Amino acid sequence: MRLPFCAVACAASLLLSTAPAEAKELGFNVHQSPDVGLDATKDANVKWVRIDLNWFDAEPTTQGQYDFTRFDTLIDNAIAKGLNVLAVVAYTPAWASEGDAKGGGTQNDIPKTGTFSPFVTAVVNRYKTKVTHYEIWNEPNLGEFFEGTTQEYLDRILVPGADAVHAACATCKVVGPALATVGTAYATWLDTILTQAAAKIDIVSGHIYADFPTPNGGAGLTSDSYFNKLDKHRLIQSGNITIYEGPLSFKEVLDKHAVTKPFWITETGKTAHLGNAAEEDVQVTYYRRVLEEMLQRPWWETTIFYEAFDEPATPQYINGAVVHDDTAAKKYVPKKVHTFLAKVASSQPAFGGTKTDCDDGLDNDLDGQIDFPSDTQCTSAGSPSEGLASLDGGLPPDAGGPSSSSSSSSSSSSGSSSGDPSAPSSPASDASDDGGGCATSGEAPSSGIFVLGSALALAAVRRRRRSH
Ligand SMILES: [Ca+2]
Ligand SMILES: [Ca+2]
Ligand SMILES: [Ca+2]
Repeated sequence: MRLPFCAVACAASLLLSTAPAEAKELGFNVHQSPDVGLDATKDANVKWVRIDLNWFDAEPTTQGQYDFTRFDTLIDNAIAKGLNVLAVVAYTPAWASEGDAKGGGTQNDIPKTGTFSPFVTAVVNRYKTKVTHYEIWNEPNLGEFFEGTTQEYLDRILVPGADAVHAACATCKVVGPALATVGTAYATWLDTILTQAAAKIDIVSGHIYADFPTPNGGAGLTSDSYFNKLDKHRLIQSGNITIYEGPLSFKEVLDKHAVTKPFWITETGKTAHLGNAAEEDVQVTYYRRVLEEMLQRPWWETTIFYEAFDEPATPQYINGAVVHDDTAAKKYVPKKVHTFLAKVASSQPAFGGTKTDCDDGLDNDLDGQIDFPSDTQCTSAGSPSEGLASLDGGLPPDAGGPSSSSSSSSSSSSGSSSGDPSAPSSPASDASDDGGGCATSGEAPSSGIFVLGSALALAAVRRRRRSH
């Protein structure tokens, strides 16, 4: 939506659009793939891979006896391709478990006091010349990935893990807490974590799979939207009566604590079956919206999409940007989104590209028109700007855009506000809150990596959740 005559909003937009282009970075979750995941990432012209440096794989049976074989290969291959690695250190081996109190195997168990820190020290000492960023666990606010409380995450995992990273490598970055925006507890998790341990975290991370608002409603009115989880929580009022108020967004909690550290989305994405044109188009649009909104927010520094590739043998894994296929020239078949991301990342200057706003595949000013000649403010493909973005992104005023006001809808959210991440998701909810979570050691059969029996339960969790 263009606002040709305005004052405050345009002035604010002008400040955004005239600020120096800020380096933002992109990447993919690749789990433990030493080949197709890395190739798909490099070919998309993005720089980061988020890997599962599973504790139960690296220190499987006995404290102090490490097996880094698969990680040596994975990390060396990533570095050889010029990729940066974000290593997720997570998931308890049986020997370190306090007990499997709530099921799901030992990986989600609370580790015994003093067990996690030496593991992190060993990891960082081994890889600090190659890996500078370590994410401390994955989605600890979901029972599938951590059985404990926020306090137990802080005491047993985050604080000792962060201290171990910094002690072994003063310049390395602690990323976390990688909260899932499922249910409503993530805001209180982040609030407690920042109250006690903001100083331990260098980069705040989170995961969002919610949908973007559309002109016809939906997310932001009947469920929490991407924006509601990112930077403006959902508030539904009728007159002066509050009918629904969702949990605070990530940015609102950061602001409450005056935390100005960089913010990374380390999982976001959309499912699509290869060859289903409609689904692939939806996936492209989702990536495009993420990228466009990221460009509007200086504090949102990096996005690591979920995920690089699907395995054809597990058709419920459909978040990938490509599908692994050993008969293809590149050993994968790209979905539309892979081609799209490669275009954007090689074009948009803020992502390191060499073209212009008028030739980057994005609707930079959020007016519904993309690039030359569709956006008539572009006089050629080489024009530097599509014009100024309005702060509400052209969304309906109550849909949860960055500057929108509270909603007057009487609808309430479905599924996502149950607070119980294990509860079956309503099909109508699109399960968009969070399709992710990454934890298996058997994610990359292409590499010949064997599936540990101990990983099967967690893999099943992922399959179930991702098949919503
Ligand atoms: Ca357990
Ligand atoms: Ca553009
Ligand atoms: Ca435009």
